[in-house]
Amino acid sequence: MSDARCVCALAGGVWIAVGVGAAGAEPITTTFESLVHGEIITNQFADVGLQISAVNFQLPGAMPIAFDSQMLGTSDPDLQGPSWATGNLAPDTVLGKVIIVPENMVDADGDGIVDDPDDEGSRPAGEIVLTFDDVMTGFGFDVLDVEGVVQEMSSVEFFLFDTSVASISFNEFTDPNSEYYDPTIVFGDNSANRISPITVNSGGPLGAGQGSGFNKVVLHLGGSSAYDNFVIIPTPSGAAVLILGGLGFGTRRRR
Ligand SMILES: [Ca+2]
Ligand SMILES: [Ca+2]
Ligand SMILES: [Ca+2]
Ligand SMILES: [Ca+2]
Repeated sequence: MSDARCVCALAGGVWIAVGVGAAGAEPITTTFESLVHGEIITNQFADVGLQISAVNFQLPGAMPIAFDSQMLGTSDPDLQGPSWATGNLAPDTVLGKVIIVPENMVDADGDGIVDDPDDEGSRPAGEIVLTFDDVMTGFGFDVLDVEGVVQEMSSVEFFLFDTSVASISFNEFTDPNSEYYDPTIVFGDNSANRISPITVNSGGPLGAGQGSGFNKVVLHLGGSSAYDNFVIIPTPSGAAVLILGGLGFGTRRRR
């Protein structure tokens, strides 16, 4: 991906910031390009301190899998690009491999790859859960095929040591009265949108940028959708030490 704010190197399908700047605060972008269509995500991203798991409310034991948005003739044409129908990445952003909560984990040929990747379309569908080795301060992502009626039930929730510190409904991205409003975001069938990194300041006693952040993100999937290009912004190293030193934090009320 191109990101003017990030000087990055590609290693194992993961973009790693190599630019100069505040130590420990360079964004990490995960593109999923190292995966193949149907590949099950286990610990492929441990090298950047990221674990990804999934919940499918209809399919106990489901795990997140890769979906190749460049492939034709899949079981879900709504996830096929790059001629996206709408959204701020339409009409021609190549996203390549993205990740989904699958509606099946069938691997009949036993090669360890799900044979026919298709995202869960139930409403709600499930969750994608990201856990980080370190405390992070910002998170952005690309999202595909969220439709209007479904977006009302989708949200991104941030946790710091299992305490929920922020939850943002996807509705807020298209609500002019929300602080998260982005007029370029348009949801709909076969849509592709980039959600700019959201900075989470949990409002601790140390003030903005200190004693804040999260080490888990839960994407609550209201229905059919796929995700790509997770942008993770680490905590400046000094602040992380303070958090891990046990100084308190509080939940910020946004409204
Ligand atoms: Ca990708
Ligand atoms: Ca297989
Ligand atoms: Ca589907
Ligand atoms: Ca759709």
